Amino acid sequence: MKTLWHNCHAASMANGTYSIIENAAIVTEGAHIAWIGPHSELPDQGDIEAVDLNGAWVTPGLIDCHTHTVFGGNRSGEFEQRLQGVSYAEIAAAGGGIASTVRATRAASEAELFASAERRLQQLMKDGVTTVEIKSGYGLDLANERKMLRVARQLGEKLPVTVRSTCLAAHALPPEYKDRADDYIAHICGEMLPALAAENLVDAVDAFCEYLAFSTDQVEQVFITAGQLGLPVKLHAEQLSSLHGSSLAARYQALSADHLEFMTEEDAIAMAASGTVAVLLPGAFYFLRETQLPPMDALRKHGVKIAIATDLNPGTSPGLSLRLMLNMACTLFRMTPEEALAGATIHAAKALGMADTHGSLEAGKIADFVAWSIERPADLAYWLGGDLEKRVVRHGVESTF
Ligand code: DI6
Ligand code: FE
Repeated sequence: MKTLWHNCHAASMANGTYSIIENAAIVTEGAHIAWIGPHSELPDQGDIEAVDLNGAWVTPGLIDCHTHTVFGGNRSGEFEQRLQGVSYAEIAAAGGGIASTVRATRAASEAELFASAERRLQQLMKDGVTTVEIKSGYGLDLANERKMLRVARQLGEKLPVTVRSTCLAAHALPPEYKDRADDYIAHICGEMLPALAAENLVDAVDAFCEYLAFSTDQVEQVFITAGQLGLPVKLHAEQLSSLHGSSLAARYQALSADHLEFMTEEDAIAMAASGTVAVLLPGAFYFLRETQLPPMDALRKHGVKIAIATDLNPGTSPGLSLRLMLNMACTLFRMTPEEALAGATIHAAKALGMADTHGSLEAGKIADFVAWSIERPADLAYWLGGDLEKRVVRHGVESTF
């Protein structure tokens, strides 16, 4: 079935720029874009269904390429404590922090995790998100990581959104492995990853490379296992200190290295050479009141592709709006609205290994797009959240939710 979407302008985001088409027309055929261009050049389509978009701006569906949407409980109590002067380290020493989310996630049933994650995912979708990555990493044992990844899969089956699930078993040390990080890594590589991959629950493998999490040597073990299982890798790197995890990620052709405030120019050169996307997470930077900015000049100079994501998680970025993150990327990191939008579309697709099919409006790609009632594309990075008027099309079909 073919449909003509017309009376619109498009920011197609091909090549990572707005690539504006004024007075555009888009023809979808089934789930794909069959044709896009200026309406005046539209080849004769015969008698097809036409949808008038009333002068809207059409962009690719937004892609949130780094989230921890599935978790039990939340940590607003810790937020209150921190604002009263209790430090993150003190909270962690008292059993809070990631450990408290691990307890709540382990205690929750699959149905409970689904219900709370569905509410958060619906918030992201209200913002025009049509593809989202969801990480595990609050289960930290086989049964509970499996539970989280199953919930991620179910979200993709039940909601009109494409979900990529990432195994982040190497997020933190579970209490059973206290002071035995190498043993936990061996367990991840020997038991957890092979089992979860065999159950087809894993699209990519991630780890948290940080002095308070896992070392580059430990992360490398995880990457080697992922390679043996045929799974691509990603890495939380250089968020709080410089361990050159991003260079390690580049050596393993990682899809992305994420956070990166403390990365060096050498890391940027390595990432550029391997095509590893830099995923910047301004929500975590803001929420932790960080001051070290990611090295924007080095990333730009060496041509590293930059994506922007919410990092939606209960501890460091309870961010429910990807558009708000675009604004923060501009105000905090000095990105342009055009760079920010590329970061939530085509470069985010690349960070998920999906750039051949998603992230820009081009013939042959999946027909995931949003028709926004806005004046110009920069509006998407301009408004601080809010529910902008829009129509969302996924796989060629208008979503209502
Ligand atoms: N980096 C982060 O900012 C989050 N995880 C990570 O690897 C923190 C997650 C949490 O505090 O729950
Ligand atoms: Fe994260």
